[in-house]
Amino acid sequence: MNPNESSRLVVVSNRLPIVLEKSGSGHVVKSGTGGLVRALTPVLSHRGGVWIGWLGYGEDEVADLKEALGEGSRSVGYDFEPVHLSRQEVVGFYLGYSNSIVWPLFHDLLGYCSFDPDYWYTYLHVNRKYARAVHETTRSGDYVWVQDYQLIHLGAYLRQVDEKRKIGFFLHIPFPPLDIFVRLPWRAQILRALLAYDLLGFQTWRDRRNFLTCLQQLLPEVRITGKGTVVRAEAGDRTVSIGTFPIGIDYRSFASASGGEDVRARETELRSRFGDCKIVLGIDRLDYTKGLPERLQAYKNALERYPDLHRKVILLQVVVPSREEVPEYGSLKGRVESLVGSINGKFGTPGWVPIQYHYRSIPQPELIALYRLAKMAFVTPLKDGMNLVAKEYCACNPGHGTLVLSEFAGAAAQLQRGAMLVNPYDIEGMADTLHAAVMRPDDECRVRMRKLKENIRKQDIFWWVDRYLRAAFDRALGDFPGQEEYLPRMSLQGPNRE
Ligand code: GDG
Repeated sequence: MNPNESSRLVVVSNRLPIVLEKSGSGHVVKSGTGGLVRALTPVLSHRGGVWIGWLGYGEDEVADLKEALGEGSRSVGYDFEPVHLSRQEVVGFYLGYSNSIVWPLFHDLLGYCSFDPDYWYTYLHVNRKYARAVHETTRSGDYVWVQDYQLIHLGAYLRQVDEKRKIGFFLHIPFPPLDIFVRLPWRAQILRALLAYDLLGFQTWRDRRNFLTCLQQLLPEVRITGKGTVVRAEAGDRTVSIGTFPIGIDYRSFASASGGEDVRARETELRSRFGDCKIVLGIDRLDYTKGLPERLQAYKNALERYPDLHRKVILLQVVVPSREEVPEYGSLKGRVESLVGSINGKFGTPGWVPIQYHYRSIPQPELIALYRLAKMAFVTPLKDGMNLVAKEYCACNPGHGTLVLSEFAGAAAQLQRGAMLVNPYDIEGMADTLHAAVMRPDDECRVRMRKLKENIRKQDIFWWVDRYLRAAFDRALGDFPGQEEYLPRMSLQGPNRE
């Protein structure tokens, strides 16, 4: 892709995509299994590359770390370069600035923000540390691709020591509208830091438009030119390209795993356990952005108003533990569990538990069996950069299912023609949609699911990497359907209401 084949790809993310497993008296490093790793691995190993990030462990916790990393690198064909963080750095940078300021603010949830200035200074210090690691382990001809909101300042620091570097950035979470973004005490610093990159990538047109509006209002000296997938911002003597690149999944691998014998056997086992009940599936990290209490309220509302759902439907909700050290996550867990308890207590009968709740991570084959089994996926974040669960469900489901998706997930712009969209704040609207989705005949579902699958297959994770790197090296990009949809088309009337 790059005319200069000797340049390597350097990916930098908050965490390294690896798992350390105990082996005898030492450790082995296993590469992570997410879509991003799978998509980047061929590019990294083909061109030679490095992945730089925090290990998630203290330096002294793993004695044979160097050896294990070297071994791991040899097996995947590219290098892992760890950044070590002290406990104090983790608290200020990760739990503080990243997860108690940027994460809630960028999801429009101001009430969860704690704008502690110490968090900001630790964030800057840690970004300098990552920039130093990049500078020390890479060459100036390498392409550096920084991932996500924790590392916005990395590019600016790297440019201070090497002005000519080619550096790109991709934001996995939403970019907020102007009136939310301006609450950030360090708003101008963040915008200027973003302008240090050569290419900025956003998930959707909505996020890019929000960013451009903030730029025009807060830094009016910046000139924006062009239109289409990539526009340019001219800031002094620098030109920054700004594009929309909706992230996808490894469609083929999900679809083929879904046809595998082990998965189908597990599906049959689960089917016999649930009998004739239709499964409504929720899969989420424990996070206040995912709209869990609102979803449970909607399910309760549906059971109250639609008695024909009783003993015919089960909500299977998997909540994956996450950020347990941030206090808001603990109270959210309490709220979710109390709602589950009260709904089961109110509606349950001998032989029917309306909600099956699991607070743990489940193995991938089990997850795929659930995607196959479910008559409906209930994906209702209050706001989400993309939401990969929505795409994975469609890739794996044989066709009898319906995707019920929040209008405020990035995926909604892309999947609006096959999914049933809901406003996650509208409890009755979600309840009505749930009822309609569960009752929808399988044949009708198949037609819509085929469209969804086609869309997700075409814009998969490899498409995403390819488009981003093409834009990074100024190669021509074709347009893609729906690229300029700000928000999906919304219905202004809920069914059954005045
Ligand atoms: C951020 C943005 C954006 C979940 N539970 C289990 C499990 N998972 C896997 C899913 C999926 C992933 O985790 C979750 O991805 P999401 O996209 O839904 O959400 P975030 O973690 O918030 O990701 C998001 C994404 O970045 C990519 O740009 O889409 O908007 O917030 O892949 O399958 N996997 C297994 N067991 C579980 O219990 N094996």
